[in-house]
Amino acid sequence: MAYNYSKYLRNEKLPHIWCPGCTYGIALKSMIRAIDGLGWEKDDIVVTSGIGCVSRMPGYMDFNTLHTTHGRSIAFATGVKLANPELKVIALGGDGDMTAIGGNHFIHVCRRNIDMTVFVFNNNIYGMTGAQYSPTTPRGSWAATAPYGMPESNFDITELAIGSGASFVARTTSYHTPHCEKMVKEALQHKGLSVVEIISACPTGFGRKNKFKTPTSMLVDMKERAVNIQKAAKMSDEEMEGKYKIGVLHKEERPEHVETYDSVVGFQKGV
Ligand SMILES: Cc1ncc(C[n+]2csc(CCOP(=O)(O)OP(=O)(O)O)c2C)c(N)n1
Ligand code: SF4
Repeated sequence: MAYNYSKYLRNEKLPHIWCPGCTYGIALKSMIRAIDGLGWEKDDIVVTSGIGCVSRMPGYMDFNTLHTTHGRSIAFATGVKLANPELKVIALGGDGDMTAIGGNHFIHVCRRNIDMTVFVFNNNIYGMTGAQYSPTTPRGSWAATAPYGMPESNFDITELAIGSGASFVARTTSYHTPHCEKMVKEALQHKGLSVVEIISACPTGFGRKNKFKTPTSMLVDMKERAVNIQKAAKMSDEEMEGKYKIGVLHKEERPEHVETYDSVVGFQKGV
């Protein structure tokens, strides 16, 4: 039987405005399946976004949602969580939103270890504004603002999150849908700051500039380059050249920000 996605969607907002071949819809389905699997009440969930193609997502998701300004998804999510720690808070955004204009919010939410989940949809480009390069555009790739090839090194979002103190960090792709659902589910259940990088395809922006002839070829690229962490552990650096790991890359227990904050404030008030 077909899965009932419409329970979690604002069906009156559909059809969506993403380009044909964009993988954001595929990732959205994995997220919905994960949330449904957890059995959470829709009213207990808050989803925030900044600006960008993926930031349209909360417009389609039938939860409490906030579509905010570019790069400010995490800032609004932090306010929501501090105001009502009972809520399950999800901040989402693109690689540009999260690691360029919102980069400061990203590293500091990791450092604080606030109990929320951040989904970074990494399509290696600014999709919405016409394929300008972002901090994750790989060196040598083409972008509207890199007509001779990207001259800079790119961030590894997962390494950035781990280095900044996130207590759960995972990577998945829009091609590996059951894996994506699993990573989303594990991240949502984690106490503390969880980050999931979801490798995504923007055929209109990155694909066209970088000679991916069809949207399907971008999915094939994900299939061929993604290596599960168990398999990657047995591979040499040469074998991993040009490939990336998917799975839970880091997990630890650390004091959570809202609880720490409450105990400090309570102490100062003498309660
Ligand atoms: C303050 C501000 N600066 C710039 C913009 C223009 N802008 C809108 S979306 C965007 C980048 C989107 O890229 P990304 O976050 O990677 O998301 P995608 O569109 O690829 O999903 C930019 C620069 C803006 N809306 N506000
Ligand atoms: S421009 Fe790219 S990211 Fe935006 S909807 Fe189109 S394919 Fe998706």
